[in-house]
Amino acid sequence: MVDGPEHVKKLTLPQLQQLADEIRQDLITVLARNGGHVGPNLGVVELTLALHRVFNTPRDKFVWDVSHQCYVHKLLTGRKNRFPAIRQTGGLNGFALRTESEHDCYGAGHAGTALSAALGMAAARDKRGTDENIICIFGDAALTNGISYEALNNLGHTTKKFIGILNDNEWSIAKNVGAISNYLNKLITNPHYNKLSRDFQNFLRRLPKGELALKLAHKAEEGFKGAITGVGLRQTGSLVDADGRGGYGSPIIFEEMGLRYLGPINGHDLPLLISTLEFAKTCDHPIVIHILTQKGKGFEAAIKFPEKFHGTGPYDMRTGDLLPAKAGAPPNYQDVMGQALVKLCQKDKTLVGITAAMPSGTGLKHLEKAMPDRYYDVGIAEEHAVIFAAGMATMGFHPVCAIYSTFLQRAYDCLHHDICLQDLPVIFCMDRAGLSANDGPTHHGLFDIAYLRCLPNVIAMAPKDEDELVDMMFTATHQNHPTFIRYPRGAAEGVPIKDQPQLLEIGKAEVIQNFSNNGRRKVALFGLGPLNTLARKAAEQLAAEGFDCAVINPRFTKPLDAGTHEFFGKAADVVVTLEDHALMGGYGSAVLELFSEKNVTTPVVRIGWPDQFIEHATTQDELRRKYGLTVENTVAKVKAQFGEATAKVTRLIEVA
Ligand SMILES: Cc1ncc(C[n+]2csc(CCOP(=O)(O)OP(=O)(O)O)c2C)c(N)n1
Repeated sequence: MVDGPEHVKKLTLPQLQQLADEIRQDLITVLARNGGHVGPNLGVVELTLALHRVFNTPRDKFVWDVSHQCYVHKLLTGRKNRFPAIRQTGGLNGFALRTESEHDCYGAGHAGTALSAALGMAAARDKRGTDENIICIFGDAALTNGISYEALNNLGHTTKKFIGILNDNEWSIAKNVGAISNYLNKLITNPHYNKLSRDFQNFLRRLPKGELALKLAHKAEEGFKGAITGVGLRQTGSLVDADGRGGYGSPIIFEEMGLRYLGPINGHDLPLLISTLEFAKTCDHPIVIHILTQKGKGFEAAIKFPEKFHGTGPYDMRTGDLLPAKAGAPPNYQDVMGQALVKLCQKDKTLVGITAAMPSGTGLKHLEKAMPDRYYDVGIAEEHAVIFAAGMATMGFHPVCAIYSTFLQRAYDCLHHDICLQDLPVIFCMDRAGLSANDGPTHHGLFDIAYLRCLPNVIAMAPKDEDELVDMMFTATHQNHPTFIRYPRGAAEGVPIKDQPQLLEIGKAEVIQNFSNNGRRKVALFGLGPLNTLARKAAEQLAAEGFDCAVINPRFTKPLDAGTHEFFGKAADVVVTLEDHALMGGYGSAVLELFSEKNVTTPVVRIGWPDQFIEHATTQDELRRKYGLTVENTVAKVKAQFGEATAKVTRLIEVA
């Protein structure tokens, strides 16, 4: 068993190859149970082995873009025993985490950060005069992201020692898009296939048995050429097809950025990878090695369905079938959103859908399929997506940007400067607003109410169920201002969706249950979005314990329904706000601000997420239990408040 990276260095080549097979088996078996990033990790088994063969972490640094593909690295760096619980409560995180291991030098989860971070490390190394190697591993889709180019622009004049590995498998989560994807395709279909460069050949010659190594490398190269044309790692095509104008790609982009380009090479050829990395280690200028890999390699289902197996829930490891949803299970929010958008687009010609590389995750694939001419995938480029939407909105369109709450953080300045300041009617469907339990802190969407409610012109809503989500989308299409709808990951509530959505009054809450005025102590529960269910359950429990409860669905976090909040705030003995969001700056904070303005002095219990990054876990419910987003905790806190409130009232009476 390989326990740490030092063992990888002791294995013979056949043993390494056997280890690659075992790792693949491990990945397929564990992820069938836990879910996770199957395809990306199966694609980098040989690369990761070669990296650990040639370099020495933690001294040398591996910086993974997104880092969803670092499971193999985890397996090789002393975490094999904990691997069976990856993405589970108390188990390994599914991304690189600095607190998890000294071998994880940089944490990530959002795309496009690796080149900048690695360049920063290289600059720091140069400054302190040490000589560790910094290796940045980034996918072809990282090159759809603006930050990557900002780093490349600085690279050549910042350091002379930098190793970039472009892991090109043609896929983002869905098929990679845009000019850069075509460019990479041209590079590798160039018939003047980048022969091993002269200095690399000389390097190989100098190795023990160097001539043999050189021959093998040439052979591998030839074999690989056959592989890409024969097996179809790449679709080939005629030379004219290469760029549509009769030209071929050349690595000029990288060269002009000051990076020596090497490749493309077969990313599954261990000996070639090892020699290439050994060579890169000797280079006294920045280098990028372009490797071609196959997403899902070694698992038929993952090769056949790369998008599904990019990141998946549990599956049957024999067939690759996802475990069936329980009969009668409610639909997922993202599907409700995607299907509703298709219907809205059919009636309103100004509507278009925009995704930043997440057609399946956001449900926009429904629009892509039904109305491809109304659908834009702009790559992993949230800032561009938002400003692109702003541009369309100035021309009379009503763009719908479907972006996860956590990824929209990337585009905050664009929301401020391009959307809100210009008061443009762009609709934001913010998926994964709330927890993304197995993914953890990089993916939880717990901050959007806070980051939006301070911006003027914003209309921000949160539906309590899928029917209200459709009402909110419909309502948003009638607004001339930026609108934001936040809803959680996964299964909705299972309520029927009306045929004709309802136009909601902006800034108006829904009173679900009023006080009965039965003389009992009054509790007003304001349950936002999915936590309205929790509010209703807590109200039932409190009623059973002798309280008179009102339940309100706030619907809007901005504009807040001042009248309804003030009315219930003044009528109640205790107010409770419940939100699937950070308490700091969230909906409950907004209520407190309003109460302060309106002189409402009723005590407020706020239920939500504390001021810390929330870890990953097997289920959302486990985290909710741990952090007190439960009926029991709500009831207990209300009762505790009543103790205080009663005491206060008693004191007042005494004074009187
Ligand atoms: C800012 C941001 N937007 C979207 C995502 C969702 N996402 C995770 S991985 C991925 C595609 C990565 O593709 P690539 O870098 O080529 O790696 P591969 O999985 O193909 O190996 C996307 C879009 C993200 N992690 N971060």
